[in-house]
Amino acid sequence: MNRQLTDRRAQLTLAALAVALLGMLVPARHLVAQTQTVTVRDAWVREAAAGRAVTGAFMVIVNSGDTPRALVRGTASVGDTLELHEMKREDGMMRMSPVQRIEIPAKGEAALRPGGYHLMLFGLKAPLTATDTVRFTLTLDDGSSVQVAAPVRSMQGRMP
Ligand SMILES: [Cu+2]
Repeated sequence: MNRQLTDRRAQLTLAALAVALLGMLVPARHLVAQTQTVTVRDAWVREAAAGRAVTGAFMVIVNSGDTPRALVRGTASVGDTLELHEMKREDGMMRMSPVQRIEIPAKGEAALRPGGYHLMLFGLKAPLTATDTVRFTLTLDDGSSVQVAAPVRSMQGRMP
């Protein structure tokens, strides 16, 4: 009787260990993807001709969570500086200026579009053409980050 109980306990312990080990085998990246409440769609970067060191990036940032979030900074695979910008009409002229953060409402989205909020890339070392992809790491106000792969597209006649 005692022997049987001990065996049973040993079996349960082994089963618990197996479950724990299986849990460790699930890739961490998969777990992060499941809990991510902020995602990005329709991302693109304006093409930049040779000699042009600056361009803009656009996207829709979607917050499916119950907590408002904000984009506070980011990095890109091209260029040496990324700034958050806003373009506004002032005194009849379109002006753009850096902003500290771009708010993403709870259960809502922030649209980064030509003529409004956008990301500005500075210090491009090579031209960007329509076959290129730019990778971004966007950091939110809670310290989490979102990875974005954005195709390069042409956008003629419009700023930025
Ligand atoms: Cu700008």
